[in-house]
This record gives sequence, C-alpha cells and structure tokens, in this order.
Amino acid sequence: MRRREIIAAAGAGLLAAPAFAGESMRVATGLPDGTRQIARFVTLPDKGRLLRLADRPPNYETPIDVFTDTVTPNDRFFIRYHLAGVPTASDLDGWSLTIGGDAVTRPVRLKMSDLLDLPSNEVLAVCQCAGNRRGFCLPHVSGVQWGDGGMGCALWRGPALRDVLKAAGVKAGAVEVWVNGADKPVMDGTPPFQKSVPMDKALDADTIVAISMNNAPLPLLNGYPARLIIPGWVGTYWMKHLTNIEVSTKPLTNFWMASAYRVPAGMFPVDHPFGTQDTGKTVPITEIVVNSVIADPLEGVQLERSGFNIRGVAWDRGSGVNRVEISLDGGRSWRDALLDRPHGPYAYRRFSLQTGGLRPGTYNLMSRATSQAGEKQVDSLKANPGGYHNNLPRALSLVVT
Ligand SMILES: Nc1nc2c(c(=O)[nH]1)N[C@H]1C(S)=C(S)[C@@H](COP(=O)(O)O)O[C@H]1N2
Ligand SMILES: [Mo]
Repeated sequence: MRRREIIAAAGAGLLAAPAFAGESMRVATGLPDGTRQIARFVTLPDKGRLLRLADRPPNYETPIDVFTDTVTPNDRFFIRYHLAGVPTASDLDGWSLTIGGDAVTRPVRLKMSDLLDLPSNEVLAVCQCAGNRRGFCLPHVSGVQWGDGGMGCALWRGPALRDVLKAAGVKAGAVEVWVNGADKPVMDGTPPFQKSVPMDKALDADTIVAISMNNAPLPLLNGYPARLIIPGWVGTYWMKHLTNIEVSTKPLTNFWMASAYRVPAGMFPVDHPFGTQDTGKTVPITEIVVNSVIADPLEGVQLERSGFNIRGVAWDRGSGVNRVEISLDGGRSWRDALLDRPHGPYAYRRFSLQTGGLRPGTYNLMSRATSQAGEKQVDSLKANPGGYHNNLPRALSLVVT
C-alpha cells in the first residue's frame, strides 16, 4: 500500500490499533461531540498509536499518557498539516534546500551533504501547536479540535539556521526569513503554506535546521529530511520538509501570516515582539504560554482510597518552569508538586505528587504551572477567535472508591 492509501485505510478503520494494556483509548470528554464521534486511535506506517482527528490533511494527536516522559518518542509524536498534498518519501528523493530572496548576496542550493558539513547544534524543545487544547475552548471555536496532544518534546539536532544562511550571505536590510516546505495545496485557491520568522529569531543560536530527531532521521510526517526548529515559539513556524528559504527586506503578507495564526495585540506575554508583522490591533502568535498537563492518572478512572501518584509535564517559552501546583478539589485548594530536574529551558519539566490516603468520592484533579518569568496558568480563558494559547488548567474527574 502507498502511504496515501494507508491513511485512507486507517480512515476506514481497517488498521485500527490494538488496545495496549494500561494506555488510554478514551477521547477527552471536554471535546465537542462531533470530534469525539469521528476521532479514532490508529497506527500509521512508522508511527505508534495516535488519535486521528482528520486525515486530509493529516492531523493526529499524541495520546495523553505519553506525557509522563520528558521526551516524546518519534513514533508517538503528533502530526499537523494544513495542506493535503503531503510529500511521500520518493517525492523527497534528491531533496535540496534553496536560499534566495532580495536580501542575500548569492542565491544557493544546498544538499544534505552541505548541511552535514556545517557545525551541528542540538536542543531539547517542545513543539506545540498554537491551537493545542482549542477543542476545550468554551464557547467552541472553529479549527482542528485539538485535545491535550497537539504537542511533543524532542531532541532536535542540525546546523544553526544562521550558519545555513551564511552560505548565501545575508545583506544589511534583511527583516524576515520566509520559509516553505514540500507539501502542496490540492485545490486551486488554497495558498501554499509559507511562513516567516523575524531576523533576530532566525539568527538565534538555538534556531536550527533539524536533520535528526531523538537521534534518528525525522519521521516522514514530522518533516523528513529537514525542518526548522524555533525553540519557545509555537509549532506553526517549525517548517517541515524545508525546501526553500527567502531572506527578505519586506514582511511576508500572505494568508498564513496576515490572516491566520494571529492574536489580539497585548493579550499574551512576549519577550521578543514580531515588529514587522504587528498591525497594532493584532500580532502573530509567537511565544508559548506557560502550561502543564496531567498524564497519569487518566480522566474517569477509579482509584483506591490508599491514594495515588499524579504525574505530568509542564513547559513554557524558555524561561523554565519553577512551580507546579495540584488541586484535588477543582481549584479551591492547591499543593505543590515535586519537580524533576530541568532538562533545558525549552523542554518539558516533569512533576509528580503522591496524594496520600483519600476519602471515597469524586475528585476534580487540576495542575497549574508557574514559570521562572513569573507567569502562571490563567484562571479564566483568554478568549480569542483562533482559540490559541489555551492554558486554562484542565479539570479531570476521577472516583476514589
Ligand atoms: N511543511 C509544513 N510544515 C509545517 C506545517 C505544515 O502544515 N506544513 N504545520 C506547522 C504547524 S502549525 C505545526 S503545529 C507543526 C507540527 O509539527 P509536527 O507535524 O511534526 O508535529 O508543524 C509546522 N510545520
Ligand atoms: Mo500548529
């Protein structure tokens, strides 16, 4: 079967994943009914079990139980595409990366061997879709109805983007780096998925062209053979199957920059504003907000009155997480969780809490993280039309018997 056919077969339920002992096969209760009805746990080629929300374009989320670990394995890493024309491995044979635009001195075409010749950097960083948890927004907003799993944390390795750009020579006056991938629209009128990054972020030492993910080649659906890594920023800039870079003296004004992925100006904290894309009313969504997720126990389970261990991860835009609190009573009272050592500013930080003995009854479990920068998860949703940056603590109901 070709990959497209496999996705279609998965869609028809022909490749339904087997149930693994101890793993959640539930779709989160807070999601809209329509999403819950069509979402399926499926296994794609080279991937483990993921929750399919859509398959044209492919949108698959990581099951929540995977977030007990700092690193998300490649085969469990979520998949997000905007365009249905996803490249196959053979489409990417002989892959190359062109660098041009009005702000380079000499346009070049680089091969994989050229990237391998450059010094290599690595960063453990969370890739999170700006719309992660959109499905829990009330009132619901349109877009892919992500639950908790539109994110993952991996060890990314490859040359710094600034070293890659050196091959073409960046001229004074460059303001943005425009990036494009190998996936294509399948319908006339759909704009190609092209994004841009401001010069200072593009030249940051931690911004890399990853050719390795968790010490292996990137999985096809996570951007093989090379993708952009923009630590601390939401996934939309992390261009997969990177094929074309334009260094520009002008801001990119296409649909994906000017209309999509924007938030009201001033609504969310940012360290490095994206000035060339700021209209005064709205700004592009950029830096990740502080957030956390409880991966164990799972929503709806029954537990013993002797107590249980609560585990999960917390993360932010790169200041680091320094506190996670847990509530068992839906946010009325909180106690501090134990934090694992940090694995770098852009990575998940694990937390845990042993509840001790509990009376029988229903408990509403929540987690709330605070960052080194002093930001805390919100008490009420910062509503915006895209349903972006939902970091409202989630309440998981469980029963102690
Ligand atoms: N080529 C390409 N790159 C892309 C996208 C895309 O649609 N096409 N989506 C972006 C978005 S919105 C996200 S959240 C991340 C998701 O990365 P993943 O699919 O590896 O999980 O990829 C980004 N890079
Ligand atoms: Mo995204």
